[in-house]
Amino acid sequence: MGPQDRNTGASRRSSGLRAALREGAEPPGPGGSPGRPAPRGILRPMTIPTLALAALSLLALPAARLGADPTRADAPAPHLPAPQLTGRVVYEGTPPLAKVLPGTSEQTKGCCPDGGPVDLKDPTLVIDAKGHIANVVVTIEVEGVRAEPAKEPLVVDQKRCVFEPHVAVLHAGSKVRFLNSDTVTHNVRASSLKNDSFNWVMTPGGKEEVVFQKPDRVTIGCDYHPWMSMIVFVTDTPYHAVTAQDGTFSISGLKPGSYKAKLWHEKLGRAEAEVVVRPDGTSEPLLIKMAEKKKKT
Ligand SMILES: [Cu+2]
Repeated sequence: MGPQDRNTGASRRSSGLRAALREGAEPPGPGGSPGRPAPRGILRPMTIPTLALAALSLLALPAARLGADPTRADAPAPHLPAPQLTGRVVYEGTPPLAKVLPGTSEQTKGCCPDGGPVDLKDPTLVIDAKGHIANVVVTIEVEGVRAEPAKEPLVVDQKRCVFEPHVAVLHAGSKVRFLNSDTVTHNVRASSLKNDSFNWVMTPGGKEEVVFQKPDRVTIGCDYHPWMSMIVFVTDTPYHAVTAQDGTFSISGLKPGSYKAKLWHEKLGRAEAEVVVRPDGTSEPLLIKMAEKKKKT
């Protein structure tokens, strides 16, 4: 890991401010033309509220992600305190172009009974136009704290020949329920390092369950539809998150102190970041950079 993998609080704060400044300054005022600076008296009253709005919307993103998602076994209960740690993962350098995976008409047949297209976008590397990276797993291990197995199973569906979600975090000892909501047959082939590997054929409407006992990264695919894949990340820490489409994440429940956040992405490998939760429970938002590794994840 190089020094570029972590940023100091000061540079994080200033880069966020610069981004907000750029966003806030963009729209030309009435009568103003793009590229021509507006007179000070006009610019000021417009820019400050826009800036405040940009800052507010940045703050609101991780909070929105906390909203309970009933399909996630690890979704936080509504009574939990506000997120104590928020952050965003961005690609360092020019992000690679999104790939579309091959799928023959024979393979995609029946996936979407309404005749709609099958989503063949490569789910293993999802980066938006601003370089925000989705599906990065963030975990923080705390000495003496181990996650309890979830009471409810984590639900993974196969819908329109896509696994939903693409990346899920599971507490060790918890159950995953696989569904097939499609009218075509899938198989669920799980390649596991520390748990049992398996391969099930799942007919339409099918349901199968499995418990993953040990921390692991389980890669799951379907042989009928080679573009289908997903990861079940099994962990024994209760402090974890998966980045959203805009690269943001939030983790709640950490006590004041210093920690190390570990990041893992199926294509980009690993990164780390230092985390400090202040005595009042707040922390500096993290900005973490990841890039394509030469080899080995
Ligand atoms: Cu399939």
